[in-house]
Amino acid sequence: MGAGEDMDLKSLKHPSLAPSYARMQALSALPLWEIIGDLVAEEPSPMGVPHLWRYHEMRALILDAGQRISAAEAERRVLALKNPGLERPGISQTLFAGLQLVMPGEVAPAHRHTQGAIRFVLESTGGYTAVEGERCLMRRGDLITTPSWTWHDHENTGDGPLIWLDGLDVPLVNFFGVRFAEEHPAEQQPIARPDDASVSLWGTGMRPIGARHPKPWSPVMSYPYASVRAALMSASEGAMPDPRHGHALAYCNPQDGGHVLPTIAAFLHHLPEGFETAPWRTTEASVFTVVEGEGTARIGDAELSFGESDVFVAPNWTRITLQASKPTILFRFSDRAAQERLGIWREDPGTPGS
Ligand code: 1HN
Repeated sequence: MGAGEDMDLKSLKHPSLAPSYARMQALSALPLWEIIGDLVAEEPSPMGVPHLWRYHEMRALILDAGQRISAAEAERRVLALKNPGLERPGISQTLFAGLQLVMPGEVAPAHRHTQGAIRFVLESTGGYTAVEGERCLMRRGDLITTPSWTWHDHENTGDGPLIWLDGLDVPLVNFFGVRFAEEHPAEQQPIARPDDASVSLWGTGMRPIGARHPKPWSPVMSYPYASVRAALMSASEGAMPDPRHGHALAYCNPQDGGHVLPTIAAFLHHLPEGFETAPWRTTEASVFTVVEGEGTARIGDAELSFGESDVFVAPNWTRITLQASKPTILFRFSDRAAQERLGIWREDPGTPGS
């Protein structure tokens, strides 16, 4: 019997009490001794299933939508990647992921909402996301954040499609019942600072004297691929790859070393050609996209072969093994930041290297 469902009288542990169960239910009460196994368990059950979305298939669908519905009309022209094992339109129980398209000359109008987002750029000939008065330029591989309640709008200033992977904490924020949103009075918010100002100021290892960024997210809103890739390569140089992660870096808040958003953590993994990770599992749900290379992901019982820009999901508490058949760079985001803040994140103690 599931918590919150009507009790199945046939599977009761104490059927002799059934007559009083009906009375309890009528009075909106439940006998915990019948349902406790659904609420607390020795270890988690994965929610949702492992799944991979092929970029070329998704790209064709979103480009077709691009011919038929404008970005302004759609509000956001996003193809949501729905986990086939879940009812709701999330990629995991906690995260939303989608592929967003803005066509040349189009603007996705300014708005803000309590849900926080990251954007990982897959295809660009020029464009930006404006966040709180500054433009974060979008080139392939760049990571841009739009934290909770920050104004954001997108524009394609190039001559080809602008496509990125959206990652949002929508299921988490909505679970808490904190679903606020507001449209900006103008289509595009006013620009108050130079392009990529947050990178110039906070992304160099410097901070204004006496200043503290007062929010629970990184003051850096853009992590350009050219610099994070260079950092990853220098971390890889002459070093042994971590057995679980390969060579890996976390995108971090330079003020405190924490994750980019209070809910969402992001990572970049470099798997040398032929490298295979040791199986690892944690309580977080992870979404991957392939920046460079190709290989195979074994996630639980699923074997998924991945190529450039494909997106795949590993549900919570599911073993992941990654194998690279070419030099490979994977971007990953997860709900680990939220779990760490709640003090509940765990790694399987049996995972090699932990
Ligand atoms: C949203 O506001 C954006 O601002 C993208 O680009 C994806 C998915 C669900 C809800 C809001 C955006 C979204 C979204």
